[in-house]
Amino acid sequence: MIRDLALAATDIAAQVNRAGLAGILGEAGQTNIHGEDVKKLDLVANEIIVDTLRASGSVCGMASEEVDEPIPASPGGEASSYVVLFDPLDGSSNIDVNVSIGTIFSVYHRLGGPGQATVEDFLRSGREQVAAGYFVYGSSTMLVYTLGDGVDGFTLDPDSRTFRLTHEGLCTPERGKIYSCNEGNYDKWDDGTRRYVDSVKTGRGYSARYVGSFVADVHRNLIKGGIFLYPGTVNSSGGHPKGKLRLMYEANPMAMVAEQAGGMATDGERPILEIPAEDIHQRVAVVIGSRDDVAEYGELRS
Ligand code: P6P
Repeated sequence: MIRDLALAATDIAAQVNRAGLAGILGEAGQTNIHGEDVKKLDLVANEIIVDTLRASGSVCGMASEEVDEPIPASPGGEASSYVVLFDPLDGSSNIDVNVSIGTIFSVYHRLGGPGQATVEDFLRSGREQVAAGYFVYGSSTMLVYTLGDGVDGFTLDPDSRTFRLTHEGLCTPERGKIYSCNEGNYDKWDDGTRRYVDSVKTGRGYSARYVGSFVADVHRNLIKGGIFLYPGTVNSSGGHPKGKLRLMYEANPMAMVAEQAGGMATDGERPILEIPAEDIHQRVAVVIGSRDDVAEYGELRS
């Protein structure tokens, strides 16, 4: 299944790299020079992943950010033990300004026997993931994933269309010097978040780095060390903070990678991987990265 996802990502990377030609071939939502409708790239990416996984029969069900309901597997997939949830192209709003974007995936063993997956197969604790990872489409295309025993990174060789192991046993620094957040939301944050961000901005030698693409921001901090924060910005009525990012196919997989790399991921109060799944598309606040930075945020916020 990882191989199938890598095959799909290789095709997505090719499409992303052609995005700049959309103006010639037709912008998303317009027709190209042949009069054909040009689909938005995130829908194209979604189709590529769904078609690849259905053709291979490697999953018994899928859930995508782009599709409200779970997507049935092909008949050949009904014998598979795996379900996958994915964000086919996270950060797609950055495509037209050439900022790195990514695909995120989360894999579980199904709960029941053969046949099509049920919705219960998808509503799982992040701790139950058997695999998780992402592809980042940047200066190079990389695959970073974990099977629960450490993290490895692979870089796509575009000539041979193969992913080569380039970051074996990826570990993130215990503390970084980078903080990543959208400070335009400062006035919507809780006081604890403001206290933390004010602290890292004052005489501690931290740098602000934020490209507005979850995969790109988290990947940079995973390699260099640092903290990414997308705290709750909507006024959650007394409950846990609700942010912008999705639990099941954004926060959970990235949290598994971060923890497996020695880092940490919370919603400011609870480990991301222990947040109960109530809806496939539920949103959470996300604080993820170097262990000491995320722990310090939690202390200042409490
Ligand atoms: P904001 C991209 O639209 C995205 O979903 C994530 O990739 C990214 O981290 C976040 O939104 C950026 O949100 O509100 O800072 O533009």
